[in-house]
Amino acid sequence: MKLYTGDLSPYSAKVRMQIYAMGIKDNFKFELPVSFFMGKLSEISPIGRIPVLELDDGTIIPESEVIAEYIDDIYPDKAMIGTTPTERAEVRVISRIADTYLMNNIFMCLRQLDPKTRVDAIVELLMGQVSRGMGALEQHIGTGEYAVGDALSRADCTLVPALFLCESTVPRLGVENPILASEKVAAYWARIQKNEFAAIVIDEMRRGLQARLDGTERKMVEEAIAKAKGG
Ligand SMILES: N[C@@H](CCC(=O)N[C@@H](CS)C(=O)NCC(=O)O)C(=O)O
Repeated sequence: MKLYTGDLSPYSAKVRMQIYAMGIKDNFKFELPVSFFMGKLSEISPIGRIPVLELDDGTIIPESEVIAEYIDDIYPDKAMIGTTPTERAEVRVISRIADTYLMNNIFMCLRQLDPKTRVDAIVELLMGQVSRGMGALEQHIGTGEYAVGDALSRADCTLVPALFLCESTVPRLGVENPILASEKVAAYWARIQKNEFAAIVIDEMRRGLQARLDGTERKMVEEAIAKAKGG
């Protein structure tokens, strides 16, 4: 199987963390086609966003949550969704909070990073939603080593990239990192970064952020596009 994925993409990082934690990395080839940078990923997957899973028969599965469910379905003995119906519901709720209320809103706000072109009303609207989502997470998150119960689950796989994204970008929007005001979330974030699989994706996301900030990513993309155009 092929996973179209990028270092910095939090939605991709969520699926990669699941793959690492399930010990099934050898069954996947990770790549990022140049069409993504040319705005043409929709030629491969109509939604045009990563991650995308391409099965060996060519079937295309978009959307991180759907890919995560699919991977659990094909490796049921390693599934990371919890054991009881209640635990599974808790994992899904936390993954949904991280995805829908945190990642989506922060992601939409990334275009406001430049103070010169920033529209304060957009930042206020989206960061208000993030703060509300963080408040909900504070109520739902567990106080043990993991987000739910006593094992690493897909709740952790979604939360780790979401909290990394939050910590590394929200202060750059002129807004205080909302993790700091959420006691249980802050304690969880400090703990989970020591988990070996969380540490791998955090390193990958840091590498991606560094490449974005120091211009390495842009250079690599320009070269890949020139090569694709035969230049
Ligand atoms: N709901 C999607 C969101 C995926 C998403 O927005 N991915 C970003 C990268 S992190 C992307 O591909 N953006 C390209 C674009 O917006 O054109 C999921 O869960 O997979």
